[in-house]
Amino acid sequence: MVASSSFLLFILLISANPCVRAYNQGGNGIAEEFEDVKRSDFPAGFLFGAATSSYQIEGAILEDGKSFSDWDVFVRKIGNIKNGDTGDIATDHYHRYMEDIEIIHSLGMDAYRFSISWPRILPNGKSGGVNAAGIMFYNSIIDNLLLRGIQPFVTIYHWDMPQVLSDKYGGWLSPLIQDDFLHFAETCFKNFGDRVRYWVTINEPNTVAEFAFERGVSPPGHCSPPFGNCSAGNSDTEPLIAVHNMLLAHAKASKLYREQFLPKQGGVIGIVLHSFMFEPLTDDEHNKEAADRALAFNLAWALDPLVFGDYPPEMCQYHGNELPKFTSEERLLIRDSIDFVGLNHYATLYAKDCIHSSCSCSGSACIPGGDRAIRGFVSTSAENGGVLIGEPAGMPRFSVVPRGMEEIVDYTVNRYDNKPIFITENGYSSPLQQDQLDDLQHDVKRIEFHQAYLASLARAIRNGADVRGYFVWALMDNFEWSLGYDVKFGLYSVDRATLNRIPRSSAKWYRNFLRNISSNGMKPRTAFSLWNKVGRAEEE
Ligand code: GBH
Repeated sequence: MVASSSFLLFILLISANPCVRAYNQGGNGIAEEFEDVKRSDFPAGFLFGAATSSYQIEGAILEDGKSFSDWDVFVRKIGNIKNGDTGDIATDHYHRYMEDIEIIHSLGMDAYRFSISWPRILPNGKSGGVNAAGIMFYNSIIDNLLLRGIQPFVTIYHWDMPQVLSDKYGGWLSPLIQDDFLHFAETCFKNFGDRVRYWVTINEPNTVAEFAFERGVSPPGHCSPPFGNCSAGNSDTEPLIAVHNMLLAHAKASKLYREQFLPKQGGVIGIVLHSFMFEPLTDDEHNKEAADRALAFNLAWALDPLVFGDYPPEMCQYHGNELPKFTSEERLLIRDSIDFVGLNHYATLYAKDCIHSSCSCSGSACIPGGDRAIRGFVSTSAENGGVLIGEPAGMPRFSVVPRGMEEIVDYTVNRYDNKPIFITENGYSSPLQQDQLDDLQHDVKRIEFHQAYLASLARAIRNGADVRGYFVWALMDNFEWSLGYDVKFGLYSVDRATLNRIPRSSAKWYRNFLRNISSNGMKPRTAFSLWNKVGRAEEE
């Protein structure tokens, strides 16, 4: 009793929203869903790994011929990034990649997901030459991974594009970007495709749309009210245009790969989407429909076109002429243009209908615009009547709801006829308030998070889902976009002063998990003290 009330107090203290008193404990707590999960619960050949992205880790902003990315420019405007942080140095991966590959190897991972910095290999886009130093850098990463038996899982575009393309024609807002992206992808296939078996064209088109063109928190920082006050943009239409261009860019790259590279190189090509799982705020039919709509307006927005050839019926129903149209030729091009779906899944939100009832928005936890078509007339929230849907994490609204993993996979399986799935990101951000080094390093919550989400994923697989791999976000703490370095997702922490990588308890847990040592229902504290007996993982 004493323990549980002090726990409530703890939640009260760490909660981002002062009004939120507790989180729903009806089976939603991380510990409640604690379940033994072993590597052997996953199919043979299943790839376990960790993920990063170029801008978030590389640094070396203008080294060896790299040009400015749009992020390099965006972070320099005061107020865009928390604490004025930048990726100028990031984790200095550009100079420390060998050490990072050793870390990946020491944990026993099968694969490593990373992305290619567009301005590092094509500083001027398609109208300029290929930067040999950039190619050498990624060649060395790929070769050194393979030497250690680690599969490179390569994202071509993870949000950093040459600033010149943004200046020239507005980046994703112009159809001209499609051929620039195609050239970028071709450069990657040509230079790396002899050794890369897994390609992702674009990381989270839906998030790019939301961040860059709806809320204005990513470059080029476009938005309009009620979503925000930016100097340019239209939050109701630009996200649709940007995604349209991303889908066509993807499809052109995928066609080129399949026609010209696949026969020799024999890899697979897919795309990555971010999706929350959504649960109806109440049992009301309208809220149930809202939860379905939210999935359609987030996930199916890109996946329906790439699998079936057109936007989801739900979007066609609620959008007017602002929803771009595919020509019949384009429909043929985009249809069936992915071999797998990459899902980045972290959290579950409540969905509330905004068609039949009003969605006035107040309070810091509220995201404006639920009453707009671009959001599917759905207002989403991590709480209901002051009770959080799951335990809070460091990212705002990233409530921990392990069952959401099984649910989002089931949704994808059902809607897309069991297309192969990779969980390309899943991870836990320590709440900012857990700022004592001790809590951050002995990250029991992160271990519980991965165990619970993996157990949930294993249930989906047992029920027939064709899931092929799982990547922890992230290998190490990194530049968390507009939140800077305050939000930490890493299995390894990175000391901001020395840039030393230090294994967290979760890194050691992952290593043991990958060696198929069962966690055997041990309480995490016990698991942790056992680790101490064995000793820390190699201190780099
Ligand atoms: C991934 O994006 C990225 O691929 C990766 O680079 C990033 O570091 C990682 O996740 C962790 O953030 O409706 O206000 O709740 C996830 C991006 C951020 C998209 C939160 C949805 C929800 C905003 N997600 N966002 S809100």
